[in-house]
Amino acid sequence: MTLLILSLDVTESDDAIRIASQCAPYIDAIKIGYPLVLSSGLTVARDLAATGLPLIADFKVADIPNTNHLIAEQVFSCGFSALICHGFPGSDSAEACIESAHDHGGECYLVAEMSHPGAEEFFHGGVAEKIADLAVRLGADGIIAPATRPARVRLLREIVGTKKIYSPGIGTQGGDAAIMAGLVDGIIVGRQIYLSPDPASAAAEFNPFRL
Ligand code: O7M
Repeated sequence: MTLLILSLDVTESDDAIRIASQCAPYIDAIKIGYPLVLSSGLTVARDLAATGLPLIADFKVADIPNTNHLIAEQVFSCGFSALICHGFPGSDSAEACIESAHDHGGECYLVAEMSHPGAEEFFHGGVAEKIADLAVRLGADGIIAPATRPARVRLLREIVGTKKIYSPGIGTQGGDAAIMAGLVDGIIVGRQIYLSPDPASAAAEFNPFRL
């Protein structure tokens, strides 16, 4: 099963709630991050919870273990079901997020490799592979890997095995849902849905890929 995760990067809570409720029948989870939370507050999660969908907090947390723990506790006390953090700060930092997530019955994903062109500057050369391996060793629930580079995702799949891979970069960034659906556990789609004049129809177009 490949989930469709709506990346709700709008900056008005009214827009967020309207788009989320229109798309709810066609999506499997909602991911929010800095754009919406900095404009509307973390408690927007409570409003979005009315959709009944799992909420993923995309803060790409990348601090010392204590700060990571404090951030994760805030996230899970607001009703999120998953948190995304970076792996490059090291195993102790990532572990703080993973532990907090699991203490709350939630999930934690490590960003193994990013989808934009500049990601090649630091994530290539073995870094992404090391982070994927860290995710396995620490018992993270999965990794984030780029839909813009399916060959890299195949390679990272060999490292993480059956752990989940969620993949952003579909549509606007050039990634192809048809290619990625068979490779990953979830595709993350933002602008192609939320900027559409009809977000529900745009979300429904991904239905064939929700295998
Ligand atoms: O579909 P888009 O391009 O409008 O949005 C993609 C979303 O995925 C947006 O919220 C990005 O911040 C996020 N994202 C990436 O695009 N690339 C990455 O490498 C990682 C993420 C992400 O979700 O990380 C958890």
